[in-house]
This record gives sequence, C-alpha cells and structure tokens, in this order.
Amino acid sequence: MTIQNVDYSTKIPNNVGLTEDRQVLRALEQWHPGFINWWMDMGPAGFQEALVYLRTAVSVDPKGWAKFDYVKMPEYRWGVLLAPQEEGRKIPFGRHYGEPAWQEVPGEYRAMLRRLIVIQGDTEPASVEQQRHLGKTAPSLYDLRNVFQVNVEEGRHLWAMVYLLQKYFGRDGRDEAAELLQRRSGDPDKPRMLGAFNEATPDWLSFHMFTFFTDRDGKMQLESLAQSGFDPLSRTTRFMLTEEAHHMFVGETGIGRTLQRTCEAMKQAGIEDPNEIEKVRALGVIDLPTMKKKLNLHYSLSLDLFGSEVSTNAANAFNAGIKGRFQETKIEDDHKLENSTYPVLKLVDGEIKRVDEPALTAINMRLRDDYTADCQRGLDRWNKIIERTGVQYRLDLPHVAFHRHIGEFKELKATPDGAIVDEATWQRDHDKWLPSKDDGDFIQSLMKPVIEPGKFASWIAPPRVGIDNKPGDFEYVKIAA
Ligand code: BYC
Repeated sequence: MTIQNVDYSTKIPNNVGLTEDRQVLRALEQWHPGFINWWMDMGPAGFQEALVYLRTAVSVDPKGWAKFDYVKMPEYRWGVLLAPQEEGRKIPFGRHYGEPAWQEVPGEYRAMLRRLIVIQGDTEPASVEQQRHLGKTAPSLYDLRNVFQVNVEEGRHLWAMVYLLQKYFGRDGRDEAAELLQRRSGDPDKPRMLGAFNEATPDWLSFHMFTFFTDRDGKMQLESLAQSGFDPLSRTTRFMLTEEAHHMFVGETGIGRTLQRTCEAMKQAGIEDPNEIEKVRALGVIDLPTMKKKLNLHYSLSLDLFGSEVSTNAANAFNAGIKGRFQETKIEDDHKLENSTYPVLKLVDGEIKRVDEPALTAINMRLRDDYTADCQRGLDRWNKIIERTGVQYRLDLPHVAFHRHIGEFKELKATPDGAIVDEATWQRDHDKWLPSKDDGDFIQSLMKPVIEPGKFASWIAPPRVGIDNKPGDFEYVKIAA
C-alpha cells in the first residue's frame, strides 16, 4: 500500500495502515455497527434502498481521488483517509513555531485537542440529521443525488474525527466516539454541541443556504485545523477540504439556480418590482425578498459558529500550535502575534465601534472576517446572475450585529443594516428581516418531489452541467432499486 492508495481489504477502507494497527482497527470495527444503526435511524429517510450515483474517495491523489458509481447508501465505503504526510513539516504558528510537527498528542494539549476534535466531529452527523427528510421533496433527481452525496461525505467526516479519537485518545476517545452517535440535532435533552446544528432544515432553500453558509464555516474551521501542529489532524482536515468544496458548490449553485428561475419567471410575466411578492409567488417561484430573509437567517446563524469575537480559548489554541489562522503559512508576520492587534467590532457605550484588541485573543474575529469576505464573493456571483436577467435587485450580507446568539452582540437587537433597535421594534419588525411562518408555509407549498429524470421543480433552474458530466436526463437516483 502506498500512502496515495486506499486499502480496501479491511472492512474500513483506509490509507493509515489499519491492517497493522490491530487495536485501532478493532476499536473502529466495534464502533461500525453503531454507526450503521445511527445511519439507518437518522440518515436520509426513505431512500436507504435506492441506488444513488455517488462518488467515493478511492485515493488522496488530487488528480484523481474519487470514483463514481451506483451505491446503496448504507453500503457506501466510509473510509479513513489522510492527506499524505509532508516530509519535515514544522509547526507553522504559536509558541512552538518552527518545531517539528507532532505525530503524537502532546500531553499538555490533550484536553484542548480532544475538545476541538469532538466539536468538529459533532457537526458532521448533526447536519445529516438536519437534512434527513429532504429526500421526500427533492426538486429533481440531480438535487436528490447531491443531498445524498453531501450526507455520505459528512458521514465520512465523522469517521475521520472518530479515527483520531480512537487512535490518539485511548479510552476517553472511545467514550467520545460513542457519544457522537448519541447526541441528536434539536433534541432538548441531548442536543448537538453548536447552535446552528440544532436548527431545522425544513426545505430545500434552507438546505442550499446551509451548504453555502454553514458548510463555508466548515471550510474555514477545517482550514484553521489543517494548519495544526498535530500532524494527523492537519492531514485529516486537509483531505476533508477536498470533499467540502462540492458541498459549497451544491449550495452556491442551488441558490444561483433558484435566483435564475425566479428572475426569468418575473421577466416573462413582465413583473419589474421584486417586492410584488404575491404576484411573483403566483408564478410558482420564490420571491427575492424571501430569499434575502433566508440568507439573513443562515448567515447570522453561521456567524455564531465562530464563537466570541474575543476569546481566550482561541488564543490558547493558537499559542499552543493547535488551531491556526486561515492560510496561516501564507500570512507574512511573526506567526506568534505577541505584540500585534486586530480591529474588533464591539458594543461601546451603546454604540457599535471598532476597537483594537490583542490579535491573539481576536483569532475568532479574524477567521470570521475571512469568512465574511468569502461569503461576499459568492454573493457577488449571485448578484451577477440577477443582473444578467435584467431584474433590479441586489443581495447583501446583513450587519454582523444582526440576529446574534453568541458573542459581543448577543444581548442586542439590531436591524440588518446594523441600526440598534429596542425590543418592541424588534418584535414588531423581525418578520421583515427573517423568514416568517407565512414565508415558511409558502416555501413548503412548493416543495413537491420531482423524480422524473431530466425534470425540475417550478422554482429552480436546471444545472448547467451534470455531475461527472452526465447528460441532463441522467437517472442519478434509481429509487425503486
Ligand atoms: N454554539 O471562547 P468562545 C462544519 C461555546 S462546521 C454553542 O466564545 P471558542 C460543518 C464554546 O464551546 C465547523 N456554544 O469560543 C458544516 C465555549 O464553551 P465552553 C465545526 C458555543 O471556543 C456543515 C464557550 O461558548 N468545527 O464542519 O473560541 C456541515 C465560549 O467559547 C458556540 C469547529 O467549530 C456556538 N455557536 O470558539 C457539516 C471547529 N460558540 O467550552 C459540518 C472546532 C461558542 O466554555 N471548534 N460556544 O463550555 C472550535 O474551534 C471552537 O470550539 C468554536 C468556538 C469556534 C466552535
């Protein structure tokens, strides 16, 4: 076995030499049935027997790492795949800057590392649980296949974190791995760990917003863990990022296609004003102001995933060399941040002001700023789609103080423009900024399944190209397998 090729001879495909690592192999094999039970209970409802045209990771070679074929989801080969080890890799930041990367867990950072790995691991099954009912209302077989692809890969990302727990954290790791299968998204007694992963994903617009905004938090967090001085975590997350790109593609193109369809329908019907909501809805498409409300919701929920703007947890993880910044190795500074500052938006005397904070404690804020810039680039592409149709409307990101539950602005009520308002105004107006019950009901009314190959629901345009370059009428999911 080379490091590039995946060993399929064991029950668990891997490129980490599991055959020779009997103890870890046994631990993973013991965990496997629980995972399958969880997948059957909490994975895509109603489609476990369907044949789905899925990609499976078969190598970690960037030039050809996946193969496509029809698979029943419970038979998907969830594997443990790490990016190849970089010879002589050094810790790229923090107080151990320049020392050789760790191949074992440094004792003093054990608890911190375990916590980060568990939090990362917890989000993966959570998202599968959140999305489990979407299959029943998929707008096409193409989209149906995409949600399942995302789901099986989130399952693999859970495996990736469970491997680290089982291999490097002994008994505690095994306990944590078991608990990852016990918490449930939205369960009042055993919720998932982070806020956004306990929210419902009630419809496909939410799913596409989630894969654009929340998977993009995933990208940023994985990018910072990919910098880690703990080499196995770095290598695992680097390979996860390869898969993650498709998830964000699903979100970005899903929203892009929805915008396209709405704008085309408006133009065809001669509707110039995007605020003529009832007229637009009567065309069987989702009006742009409702899409903006969903965007406000998912962006603000995702901002919460970056933790507090000023955080000693984040400073400690950076100092320790455990979690770095986005593209750490490309940043030109001392990578220790002992004397630098970073501007943070804070509430000062009732006003939102920019304040310089020690850069070390502002690590979350910096990552969040990088995230916002990345989101904005996606919005620019969406706005181009709208613009090309000739409809006069622009999407923008709400202010970071809007609708927050974590950090500096959690006690505050602010509009999407960042104006501070009192509780009464918020209560009166929040339906203008966030999806209301009526908006939800309307979107739900459009969520009718379309399962004929090559056909699409009224509210979404077909994709420009198929998955794996398949033709438009390709049968991505054989439902009655
Ligand atoms: N909800 O210093 P603080 C993905 C807690 S998504 C609930 O402000 P810190 C994916 C925090 O735990 C990426 N609790 O924040 C996407 C702490 O509690 P304790 C997932 C929260 O620690 C789509 C306290 O508040 N990966 O992969 O600097 C589909 C004070 O914490 C929240 C990661 O997040 C919240 N939103 O930063 C599938 C990476 N925020 O310990 C997958 C690993 C904070 O005092 N995690 N708290 O009880 C981390 O790096 C950090 O833990 C966080 C928080 C960025 C989440």
